[in-house]
Amino acid sequence: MTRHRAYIGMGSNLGDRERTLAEAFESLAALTGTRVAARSSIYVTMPVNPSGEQQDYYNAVAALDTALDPHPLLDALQQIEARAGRLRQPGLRNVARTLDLDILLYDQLELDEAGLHVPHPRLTDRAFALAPLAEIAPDCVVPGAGPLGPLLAHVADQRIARLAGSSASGQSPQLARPA
Ligand code: A4P
Ligand code: MG
Repeated sequence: MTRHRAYIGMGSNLGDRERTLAEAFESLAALTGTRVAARSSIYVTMPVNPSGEQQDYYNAVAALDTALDPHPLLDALQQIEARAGRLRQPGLRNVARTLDLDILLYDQLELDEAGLHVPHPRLTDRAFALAPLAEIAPDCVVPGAGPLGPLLAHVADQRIARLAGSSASGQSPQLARPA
């Protein structure tokens, strides 16, 4: 079975955010032909371009080893979002949501279709996605944009903080050293 490495950006800013993300990690692990190879810490982040007043997001990234192709993976992510009570409001962007699951990277694939863009088109603008990604995949390269170091430097002014008591797991051993 062909295995692919996908990185999933996870966000929640409605309801019990920590519990929602914990359950989302479990749901990802339960997907067909999929295992969660690593999970980042949870980060508390200020809403970027919110529509209206919103509380802070909890954001994280999961590394998946998966046999699912990109479209079935996106379908599965949207089913997990729906089970977490995600309501879509057609035409409205960046509204508060119980759970948002985005495909940030899928191997070194570059895909530009109406319903699916990979890498995620706004990944490189966002510390809330880049920082947790760098925590579990420091050496990864974003197709078309390059390694994470310079990308992170570019978003260093965005305020994010690791949630107290939250830690990454499953990362490569070289990450065990202090940052
Ligand atoms: N879609 C296309 N490419 C992808 C992809 N790589 N992964 C399509 C997932 N979905 C992808 O997404 C709209 C459509 O994007 C989907 O139907 C899918 O076919 P959505 O999840 O329904 O709506 P959305 O999340 O409001 O839109 P979008 O474009 O995903 O928003 P963003 O860019 O994800 O921004 N601030 C903080 N601090 N933390 C956050 O997590 N998130 C957002 C949402 C804004 N501000 C934030 C955060
Ligand atoms: Mg989304």
